[in-house]
Amino acid sequence: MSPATNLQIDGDRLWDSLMEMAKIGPGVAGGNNRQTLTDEDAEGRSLFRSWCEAAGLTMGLDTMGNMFARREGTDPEALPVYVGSHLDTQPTGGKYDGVLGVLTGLELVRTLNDLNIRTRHPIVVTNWTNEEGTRFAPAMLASGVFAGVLEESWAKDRKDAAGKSFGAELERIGWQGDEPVGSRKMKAFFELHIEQGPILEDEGIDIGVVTHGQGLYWLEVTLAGKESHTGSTPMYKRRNAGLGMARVIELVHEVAMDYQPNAVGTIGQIDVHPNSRNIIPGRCVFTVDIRSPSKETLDTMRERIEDGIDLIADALDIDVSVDEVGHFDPVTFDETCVRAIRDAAEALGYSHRNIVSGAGHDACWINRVAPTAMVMCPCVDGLSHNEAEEISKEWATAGANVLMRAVVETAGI
Ligand code: HGY
Ligand code: MN
Ligand code: MN
Ligand code: MN
Repeated sequence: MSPATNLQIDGDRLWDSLMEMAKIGPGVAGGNNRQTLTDEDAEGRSLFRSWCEAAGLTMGLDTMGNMFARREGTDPEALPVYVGSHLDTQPTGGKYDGVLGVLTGLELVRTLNDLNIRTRHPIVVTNWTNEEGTRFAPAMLASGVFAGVLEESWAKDRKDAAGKSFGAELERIGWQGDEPVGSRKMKAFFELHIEQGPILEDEGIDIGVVTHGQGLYWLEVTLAGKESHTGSTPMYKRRNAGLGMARVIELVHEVAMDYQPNAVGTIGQIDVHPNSRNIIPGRCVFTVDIRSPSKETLDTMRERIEDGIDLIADALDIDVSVDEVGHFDPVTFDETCVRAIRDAAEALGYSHRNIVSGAGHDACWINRVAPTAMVMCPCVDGLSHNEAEEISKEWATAGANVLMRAVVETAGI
C-alpha cells in the first residue's frame, strides 16, 4: 500500500486559513482586492511567511519576489518537489483564485508535520509574484522570468497605470530577494487551482485533471484620431477613435465566434482620451485578449484581427499601433505528473475528468523548466475574476487531498 494512502488534509484548518487570508485586501463586495506589490500584497505575504515559519519551513526569496518555503526531506540532495500558486488578486477578485493553491501547499506540509511523515525529496511551497498581470502586464510575469522566457530587467520595468515600475514597487514593499531568479531546480511542480469555468460543476465532477492549457495573446492597441467638438464637427469630417474601437470590439468577438468552441476573444481594459462627453475621442488604448487550445487557431485569429484593425483604421482615417504585451503557446503538461494527479483522484475515490485550462497559470510557464501538472476543483457557477467567486469546503478538501497524494507520491517516503 502506498505510504500516501491514508493521508487526508485538515479541511477545516485549510478553510480557516483561506478565510484569514481573505481578510487582507478586502474587496467591496465580499471578494478581494490584493493586487500585486501593493501594501495589501505585502501584508498577505507576511501572513503566509509567518504560517510557513510556524510550520518549520525556511523561506527563500528571489529577485522577482517569488517566495519559496522549504520543508527538508530525508535526502537533502534530492531535487525538491514544488507546490503552489499565487497570492495576488484581481482588483475585483475572489478569495480562492491562486490563494487556494498556495494555502493547500501549506496545508499538506502541516498535515505531514502532524503525522510526522518525512518525504525523501524536500517539498517547497511557492508564491509566484504577479500572476494576475492586471497592475503590471503581462500575467504570470515572475514565473515567466523564473522559467527564462521573460527578461528580468524588462519585467522590472513594466509600469502600472500610475507609472510606477514593478521593480520600484517590489523594493518599496520590501519583498525584493537576492536569490537569482530561476536558479532553483525542481523535480516537479504541482498547482491546485479553481477551474474558473463551469465544466466541473455542471458535470458534477470533483477533480479536473489538467492535461493542457490554452495559449494566449495579449495585444495593446492604440487608435489615434482627432479630438474635436461633438456638436460642431460634421460626421463626414471626423477621425473618431472611439468609433474605431467599437468596430474592433465587434471584430474580436466575431473572429472568436468563428472558431467555437475552441476560442475566446475579449477587450477588457479600455482607456478613452480625453473621455469628455462633448469631445470626439482622439485616442483609445485597449487590450485584446485572445486564447485557444490550438496554436494554429490562435495565430490565425491574431492575423485576422490585426488585418481587420488596419482596414478599420484606413476606413476611419485614424492611426493605429499594436503591441504584443503577452503571449504563450498552448501547453501540454507532463504526462508523469498528470498521471500522478489522475491516479491520486482514482485512489481517493473522487470523480475526475481530463480538462483543458481556460485560464493561464504559473504552471504554464514552469512546465518549460520542470515536469508540471495541475489539479482543478469546481467553483460555483464557474465564476471567477468576480468578487462573488465561491467554492465549497468539500471541493477545496478534495482538491487538496489529490494534490497532497500526488506530491507525496512524487516526493517519495
Ligand atoms: O489571465 C489569466 O488567465 C490569469 O487569470 N492571470
Ligand atoms: Mn489564478
Ligand atoms: Mn486570476
Ligand atoms: Mn507562439
